[in-house]
Amino acid sequence: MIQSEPYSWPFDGNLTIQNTALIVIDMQTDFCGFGGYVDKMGYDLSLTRAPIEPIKNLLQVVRELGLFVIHTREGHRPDLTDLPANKLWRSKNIGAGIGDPGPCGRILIRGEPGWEIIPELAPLATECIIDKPGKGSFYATDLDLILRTRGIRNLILTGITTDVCVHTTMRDGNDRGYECLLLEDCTGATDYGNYLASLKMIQMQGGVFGAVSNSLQLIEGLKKLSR
Ligand code: C5J
Repeated sequence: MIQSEPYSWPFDGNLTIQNTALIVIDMQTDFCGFGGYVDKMGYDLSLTRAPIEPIKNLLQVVRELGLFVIHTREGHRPDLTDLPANKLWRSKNIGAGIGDPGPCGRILIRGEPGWEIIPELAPLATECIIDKPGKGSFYATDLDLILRTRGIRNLILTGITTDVCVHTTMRDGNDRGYECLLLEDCTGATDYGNYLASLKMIQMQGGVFGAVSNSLQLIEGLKKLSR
């Protein structure tokens, strides 16, 4: 079991290396790199860069333990055929139009430098990558199929941003019956208040979307499992 709030995770103690996956959400230059989408919108990059080191350390441990690792990337087709008009309009409205040229190539477009996962957290060739057009990792992707095929029922969530793509994925995963854990040091939002509120929301109603822990407690628990 992993020490977490508001309950020890997972709820029923059914935790094995085989039935658990780590998801690293959208650690792309567009969300935490200089000249990317979040930078262009004018938000404080130190908030979305804060989880880089903790995720890097965690990846090293879980790779040694053999945990299934999934990375996600938010992005759109170069011809923008998968980009809803309202998402495009809102991005232009804030001065960072999706598909517009920027210092890291076209903003949030698949294949562009800004869309790539940052080198510090680069996926291994054997790890799974999910490309998603939306905020949630399940919408318009084969994530659910992949998890069910491997017999995964516990999801450990990390990445950015806590209040948008991470929360959407956690809520959707929870509705689908996955037992979810968010690691507070391995996530960040573009607004610190939103980050704190996102952690608090999860813990309402006895853990309405799952539980919250940190990477040190997770590592301690996972190492006990493998002994
Ligand atoms: C956002 C994300 N914030 N990865 N995307 O637009 O959370």
